[in-house]
Amino acid sequence: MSSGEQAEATGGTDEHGEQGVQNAEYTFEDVSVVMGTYNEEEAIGNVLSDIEDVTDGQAEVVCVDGSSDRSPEIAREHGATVVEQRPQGYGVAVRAAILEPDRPIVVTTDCDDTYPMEQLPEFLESINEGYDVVSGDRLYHGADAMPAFNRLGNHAFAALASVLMGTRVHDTTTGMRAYRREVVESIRWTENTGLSAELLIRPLMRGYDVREHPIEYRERAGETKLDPIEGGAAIAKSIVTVCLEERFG
Ligand SMILES: Nc1nc2c(ncn2[C@@H]2O[C@H](COP(=O)(O)OP(=O)(O)O)[C@@H](O)[C@H]2O)c(=O)[nH]1
Ligand SMILES: [Mg+2]
Repeated sequence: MSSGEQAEATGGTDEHGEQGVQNAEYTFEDVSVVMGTYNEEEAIGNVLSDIEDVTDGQAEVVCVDGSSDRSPEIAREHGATVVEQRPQGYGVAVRAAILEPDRPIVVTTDCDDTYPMEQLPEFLESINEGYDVVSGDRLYHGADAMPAFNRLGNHAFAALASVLMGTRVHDTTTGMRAYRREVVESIRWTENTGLSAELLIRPLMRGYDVREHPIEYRERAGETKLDPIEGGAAIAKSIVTVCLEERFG
C-alpha cells in the first residue's frame, strides 16, 4: 500500500477513545467540499446550507462555476470560494475543484441536491479510521430516485470496472467521495465525463485503501447536465482506458 504511513499516522484512538497528540483526528476544519456548478440555482442554496449546518460552518466550500444563472452569486452569499471557468464538462470542472484548495481532506459532491450532506460526518470518520478514499455507494440502498436507465447503466459500469480491475466495486460514477489530498495530487487525471470512475479506479489499482460507503440518493433539483447516451458511452470508454492503463501502462 502506497499510503500506509499516512493511514497509521492519522488513524485510531486509544481504548478510552481519547486521541493521542500524534493521532490527532481530522475535523471539518481540515475539509474542503468541492463541486462543479453549472446553472444549479434551483439546488445550490440547499446544498450549501446543508454543508454549513452539518459541518458547523467549518468546512471550506469551493465551486468551479460555468453558470449563466445566479448560481455563483448564491455561492458567494454562502461564503463559498467561486472559481469561474468556461463550461467544458464535468471532469474539467471537478479536476480544477479538487486541486484548488489545500486542506488535507477533499470531498466532492454534485451541486444538484441529490447527495446526502448529512452523511459527511461518516465520510470523515472513515478517513480518520485510515481510509484514503471513501466513495459513496448510491446503489446499495437501491437508488429509487435515480432514472431507471441511469441505474441500469451504473450497475453495468460497476460490473465492467470490477471485471477489469479484479476487485468488486458497486458504484463507479458516484459524485460524493472523500479523498486524502495526497491521493488527488499524486495522480495525473485524464478523463472528463469519466472522471468520477477514474477517481475511484486509479487509487484502487495503485493500492490505496478505498472503501465504498452506502449513501441515500435523492431526486435531482433542476436539469441534468449529462446526456445519458453520449455520457454513458464516454464513461464506458474511460473505464476501459483507465483500467488498461493502470494494468499495463
Ligand atoms: N463548472 C461546470 N460544472 C459542470 C459541468 N458539467 C456538469 N457540471 C456540474 O457537475 C455536477 C454533476 O453534473 P450532473 O448534471 O449532476 O450529472 P448527473 O449527476 O450525471 O446527472 C453538477 O453539479 C453540475 O452542475 C461543466 O461543464 N462545468
Ligand atoms: Mg448529479
